[in-house]
Amino acid sequence: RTRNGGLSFDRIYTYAEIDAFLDDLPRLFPGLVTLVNAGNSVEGRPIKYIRISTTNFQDPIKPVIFIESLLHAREWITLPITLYAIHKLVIDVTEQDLLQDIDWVILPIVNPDGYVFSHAESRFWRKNRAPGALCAGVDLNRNFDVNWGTASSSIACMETYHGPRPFSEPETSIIRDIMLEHRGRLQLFLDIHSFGSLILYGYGNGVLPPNGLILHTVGVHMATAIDAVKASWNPNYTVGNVALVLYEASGSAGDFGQAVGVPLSYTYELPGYRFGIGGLGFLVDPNFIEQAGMETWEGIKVGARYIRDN
Ligand code: ING
Ligand code: ZN
Repeated sequence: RTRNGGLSFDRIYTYAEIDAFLDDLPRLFPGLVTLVNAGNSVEGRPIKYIRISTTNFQDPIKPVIFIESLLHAREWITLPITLYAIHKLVIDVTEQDLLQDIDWVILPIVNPDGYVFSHAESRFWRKNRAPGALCAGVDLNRNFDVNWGTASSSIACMETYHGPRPFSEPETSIIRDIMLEHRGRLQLFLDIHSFGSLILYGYGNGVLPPNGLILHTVGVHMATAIDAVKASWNPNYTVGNVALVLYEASGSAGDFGQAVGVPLSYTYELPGYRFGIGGLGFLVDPNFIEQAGMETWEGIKVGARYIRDN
């Protein structure tokens, strides 16, 4: 890391490195960045996020954007997306308007236990590390209280196990609380996943939200901006309702955002990059980390300017 807090985008950082990076930011950028320790994961690791605001989050008419990554442990390429956004908002600022007009909440590691486990033990681990009699782990993207349990698994050993009850997990409760804290001002929520080159919106049962046409239109604008600068060997993005373009899924973070009134709530599925065949799409080629950050930032900017201007 550089003296100004900057990260390089040529490798994947560990939980400990990100924790230290987040701790440093308020010291390096006082009056712009504040760090919040939102609580602990199942195994007791702090889940930290930053707020970026030129007005200390005090301006009631400024829209808020909330971006999170690594809700699923194995989706390592998602981490550089939130780091790149932080980089472009506090270290290498080229979009001054987005800093002035918007308050940002950025949470790089939703699932620290799973992430650490995917480094130390099992590269393709998806869930958190909630202990279980037979199998560990709840799928955090099935644990939110929206149509909970209707399109997910009740079997603890399954990858889409929804947990014993809605919000049984501290990791999902933390995300819920952030959304509710900023209710009304929170205009754009982005839950960054991989892989598939998709921009998805709710609901996971195939029922479109009342603003479905706007969700689709803004999604297409975001996809077009990404496609314009994307790596040539990757496919174009597809935009659509999660159940229609992918599969039915209940209890997701994106659906919860939609249900509590965030007008634009999306799940990005980043490209699989060079290894996008089967499960290998979760592996990361270090040469594409910066490209992933750069191209996804183009999509984020489109969403940000839309909510700023409308
Ligand atoms: N895909 C998402 C998953 O949780 C998804 C797809 C998106 C489901 C939005 C529900 C809502 O299964 C990955 N790769 O995690
Ligand atoms: Zn995922």
